Amino acid sequence: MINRRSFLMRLWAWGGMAVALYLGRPGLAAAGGGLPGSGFVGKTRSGKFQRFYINYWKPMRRIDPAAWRLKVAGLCHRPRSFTLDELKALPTVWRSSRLKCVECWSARARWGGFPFDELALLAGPSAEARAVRFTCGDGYVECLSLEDLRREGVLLVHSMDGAPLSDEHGFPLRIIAPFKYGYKNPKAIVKIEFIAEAEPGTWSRIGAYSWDGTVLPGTDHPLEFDKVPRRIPGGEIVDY
Ligand SMILES: Nc1nc2c(c(=O)[nH]1)N[C@H]1C(S)=C(S)[C@@H](COP(=O)(O)O)O[C@H]1N2
Ligand SMILES: [Mo]
Repeated sequence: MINRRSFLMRLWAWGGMAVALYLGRPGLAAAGGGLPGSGFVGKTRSGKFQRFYINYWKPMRRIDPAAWRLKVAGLCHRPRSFTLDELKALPTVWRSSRLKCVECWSARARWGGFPFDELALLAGPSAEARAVRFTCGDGYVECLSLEDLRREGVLLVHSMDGAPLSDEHGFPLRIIAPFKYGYKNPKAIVKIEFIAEAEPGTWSRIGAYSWDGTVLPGTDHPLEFDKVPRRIPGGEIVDY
């Protein structure tokens, strides 16, 4: 038997939950994601973020730099955590490269960061380690082989065009691997694990995207050139 008072209490509780669920809706949070100063960051295609399209598969609470740690674990001799200051103290390399999304667009920037081996030397991967699994603040997961991570042009990036990486572009740390589609360039990394074999990442598990993600020959629509189509030969885009 439900008396009137407990009925009202339940109604109140359910109402509160409905409001909480509504406010937590991805669409709503994503709409707020592009607003500077909001607590969340999400998929954005407006304002200054027309220069690049911003992709986050789920809206993500903005990362607090003081609380953030990069956890390095898995098949390595010296698992440990790094603060952002510790990572920024590594010698910074600047490189201009084009980020090419599998959804046809691309854009170029000067990325600042350090080669993967700077970190690998500190962590000491075991002999069985062949790949790395990156886990991101929005739950996104992506893998790259150690061989790919050691290729020329790959950086663990903390800066962009002379400024710290924005939340939108993956603060505090992301990968830029210019010969791979954007989905192999994880942003807002929170954990790096050395693993024996590469695994499919978030997008290749959901859809038809390849595990490997190498940029294929085809057509590109660069955002800085009004998306006027250009033929690309495959691999890193170096001509524009
Ligand atoms: N954490 C995280 N990283 C991510 C994604 C994502 O959804 N979450 N999307 C990827 C995809 S599909 C692309 S094209 C690039 C886009 O980078 P940008 O948002 O800096 O333009 O981020 C990649 N890295
Ligand atoms: Mo993408």
